[in-house]
Amino acid sequence: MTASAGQIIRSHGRRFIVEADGHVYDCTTRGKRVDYACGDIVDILIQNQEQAVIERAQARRSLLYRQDDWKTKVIAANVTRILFVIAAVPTPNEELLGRCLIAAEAGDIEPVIVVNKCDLPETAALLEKLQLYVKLGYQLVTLSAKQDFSPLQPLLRGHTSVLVGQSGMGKSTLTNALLPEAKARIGDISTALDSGRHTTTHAALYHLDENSHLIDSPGLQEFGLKHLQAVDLVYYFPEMRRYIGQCRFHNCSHRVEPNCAIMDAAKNGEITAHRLDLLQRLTQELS
Ligand SMILES: Nc1nc2c(ncn2[C@@H]2O[C@H](COP(=O)(O)OP(=O)(O)OP(=O)(O)O)[C@@H](O)[C@H]2O)c(=O)[nH]1
Ligand SMILES: [Mg+2]
Ligand SMILES: [Zn+2]
Repeated sequence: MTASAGQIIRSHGRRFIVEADGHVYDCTTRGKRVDYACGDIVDILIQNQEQAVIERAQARRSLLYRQDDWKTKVIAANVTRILFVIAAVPTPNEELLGRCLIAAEAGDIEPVIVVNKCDLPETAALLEKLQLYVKLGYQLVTLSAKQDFSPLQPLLRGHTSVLVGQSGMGKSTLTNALLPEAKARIGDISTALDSGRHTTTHAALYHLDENSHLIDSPGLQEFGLKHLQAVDLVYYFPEMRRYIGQCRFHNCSHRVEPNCAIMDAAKNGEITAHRLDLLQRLTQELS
């Protein structure tokens, strides 16, 4: 057995596919550990041409995960960019976007909002809604994975990016469009469901070029943030940071207290009701 190091390029529950020195190994883990993620750099023990065992993960530059009451779901490791993919059809869930931006802020990973399917006429109304996030300073690109994905390309260079978002928004279509040998990969990416619909069941990492990598991930329905502390939430809302420390009570929950700087700013129109509502609901959820 030979020791080596490689990167997890696919996760299948208990099994992981690791790329090391140009080889691909089907890996198990020690002690049924499953807390590895696509993108992790791992130390492996090679058993034969096809199989290896993951010994441990090396220190991560970043870790994107979500957590609800019961379980932690690691989405991707070592990414430097989150591409939140949203489209006018199927009906987008803005809550998911708000939560993903918070996870990005908390994980210190730069988010980009990718508005896909701009070939659909319903896109104009969505873009109007999303101006709020542009005003908050988030990058937004508009494209059509089916017609022209070039607006995204400069943002990918030199990054390990992960595509996240609701099911059906076009993450895998975009992945296929961006990959040099697109068609060969479709089988890897998706599993055919009923009526020919394809939905991604596992995260997978692809190389766009030597320094640019892209992780496609399964569609999200929820984005649990139980791993965050209620007191830290305001730091993750860019428009609220300037009010930190200005509330009358240092442990203000920004929900019911008098002289709350955040609620006052919302009253003055400096913070939107929508974002205040998200802060208040998350504060309650995490308390
Ligand atoms: N009109 C239009 N349809 C698109 C575009 N991009 C993707 N679609 C369609 O949207 C549907 C869903 O695309 P997928 O790429 O499978 O979506 P996904 O985000 O990977 O979905 P999950 O894997 O379930 O998370 C497919 O029918 C695509 O053909 C686009 O730019 N324009
Ligand atoms: Mg997909
Ligand atoms: Zn307050």
